[in-house]
Amino acid sequence: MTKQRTTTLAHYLSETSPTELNTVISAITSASIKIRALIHTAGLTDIYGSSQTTNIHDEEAQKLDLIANTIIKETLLDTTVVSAIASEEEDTLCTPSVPPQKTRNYVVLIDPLDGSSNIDVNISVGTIFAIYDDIKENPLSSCLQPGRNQIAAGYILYGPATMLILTVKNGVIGFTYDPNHDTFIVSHPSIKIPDTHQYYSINEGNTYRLRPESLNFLTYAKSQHISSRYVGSLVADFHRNLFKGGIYLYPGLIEKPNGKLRLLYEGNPLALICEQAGGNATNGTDNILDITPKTLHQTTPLFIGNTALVQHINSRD
Ligand code: AHM
Ligand code: MG
Repeated sequence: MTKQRTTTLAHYLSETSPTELNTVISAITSASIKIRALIHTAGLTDIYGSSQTTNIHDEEAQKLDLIANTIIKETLLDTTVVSAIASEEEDTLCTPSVPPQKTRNYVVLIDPLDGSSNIDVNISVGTIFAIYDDIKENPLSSCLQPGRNQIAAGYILYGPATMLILTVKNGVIGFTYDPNHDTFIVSHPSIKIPDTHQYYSINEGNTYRLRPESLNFLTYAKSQHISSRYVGSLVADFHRNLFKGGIYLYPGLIEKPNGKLRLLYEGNPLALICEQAGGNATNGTDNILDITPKTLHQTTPLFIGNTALVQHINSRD
């Protein structure tokens, strides 16, 4: 008979994190359980498809993007320990009507539903989050700290199983949602990115828009017979490479030198997870975690995964 794993997220957090941080992470995961339920029945309801609005990135927002954003935002604002939320789907910061009174507060940066192009076709999508201390100057400056200042980061992957991958800066731990007990259970106690170069993940449709250093990397990957895998949901591609070994690339393009992905909502949290798992992330010249953001929605080229492969990108610059 197989042994059932039993350490819950609540138990893990009670042993590793201050109460206020525990509150924030628990709020995000309880919101994710609601989002998971909506995704699972989306084909039966009227929540697939475009919302007919565009976000600040001029991308068409899907209905589920906006629903997920509202669920997480409202859950976090209810915690009384979050002083601001920055979201890929919001032009400006969201702040609670009553500022939190506790001595230790946080700002939370979220991509509520990553992988928009896959939402309607039942392919894995995810929620990505980064948590920083509120440094008290003003909420915006708390959100514009370098990624290295994150105190916790994670993502929830809505795949065949729903998983939470979390770091509170003492390694990376994986949880699997148990629908029978309505809770996340530790399933992967210590995640390390394998030192094998199994996969590279890039939108190869952009090949003729790539700059020379990225093209050189593609040639190298092919010369090494590294397999190509691309879902088109960053969380899903990153997750596979985290477990199997590999690199995800969304480079700058000739006409879009800063690429597509958002530094604050996508690059930084995944870079922290990757580094805590023994990997690395760069924009081509600088470690993603060392970049001081200038604006909430800035984009960055992103090369993330196995350290040796990421260094190969750097060495080509
Ligand atoms: P999103 O957060 O709006 O879904 O946008 C980011 C997504 C990533 O999940 C994915 O890796 C990338 O955009 C795919 O872009 P492309 O279709 O250009 O390959
Ligand atoms: Mg995204």
